Amino acid sequence: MKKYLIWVAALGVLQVQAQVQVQAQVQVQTQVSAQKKQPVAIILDTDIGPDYDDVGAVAVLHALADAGEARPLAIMASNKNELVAPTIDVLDMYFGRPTLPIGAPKSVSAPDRGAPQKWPEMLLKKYPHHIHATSEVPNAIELYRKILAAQPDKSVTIVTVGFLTNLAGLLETKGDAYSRLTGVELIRKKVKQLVSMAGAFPRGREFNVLVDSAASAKVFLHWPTPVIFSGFEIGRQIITGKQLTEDVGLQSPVKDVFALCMAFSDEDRNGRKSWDQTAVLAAVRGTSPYFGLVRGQIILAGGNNEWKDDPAGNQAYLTMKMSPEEVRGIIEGLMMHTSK
Ligand SMILES: [Ca+2]
Repeated sequence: MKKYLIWVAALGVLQVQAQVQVQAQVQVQTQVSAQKKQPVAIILDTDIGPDYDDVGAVAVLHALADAGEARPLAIMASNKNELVAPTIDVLDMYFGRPTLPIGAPKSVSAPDRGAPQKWPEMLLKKYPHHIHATSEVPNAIELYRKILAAQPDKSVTIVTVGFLTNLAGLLETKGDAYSRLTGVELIRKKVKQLVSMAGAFPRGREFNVLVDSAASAKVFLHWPTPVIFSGFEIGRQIITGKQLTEDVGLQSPVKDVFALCMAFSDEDRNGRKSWDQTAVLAAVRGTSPYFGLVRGQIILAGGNNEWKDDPAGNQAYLTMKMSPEEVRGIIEGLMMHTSK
């Protein structure tokens, strides 16, 4: 009996050892897959100017790039205001990426919007930059084609946090020196997904959709890859800037912009709504654990949008899953990243 008990006890030890080994193997496999995770190739398309959450979004992208999670391919302006490309250049230079390509719209009808608080003017006075006017940079549509043609298939995530002007133009392109594919074919071949801060869900009227509503309708009806929307109601719950501006030791153009603009408006006294940063976060890290998804199809009418639920839909809008305060902490931490 005693011998039997010893045998049973020994068997128990062996089982525990086996479990420990399995757990260790799982841990090693998890570490290996985490190490192997490739940075997400990103093109950010921004209207940077009329609102300053775009500055936060550019900072989040550079912070995630420095962490090895993102590989920025270009930053496009969807706003042809002459201070836009120099503003992007200030941020790219500050974060140590002075050669990151910048494109801008060239059409006569492209939006031209400045910043009421004149924060771009402040940045350009204070920080180094080598681009002095948006009209100096290449046509965004051609730059999209050049970059996409050179990337592996289904590898590029495009994030728009401004107007859909450039993407509507890209959809309409024909074959050129970079690729014989049409715009639609090139996007289908090279782009993994589009993440857009656009719309309000399940229905509403939102600035990025409204400003170039013809472009918005074209893109969201004809875009040939999955689309994720971060709607107006997501970013409005996540208020960033207080922690950033109250960090006495921190010096950065991002802090300077938020400090100037938060003092400019009573509404922003405790921070700005983080619409654009949410789109970059979801594009690089994925939606989980921050957000849930409702699948379906956006329906546009002028600057308004509605939504049709469809569990098999190729489009989805974000819902809050983590608390807004937790997401704020993550986004604001990334916005406080400084140049290396
Ligand atoms: Ca924006």
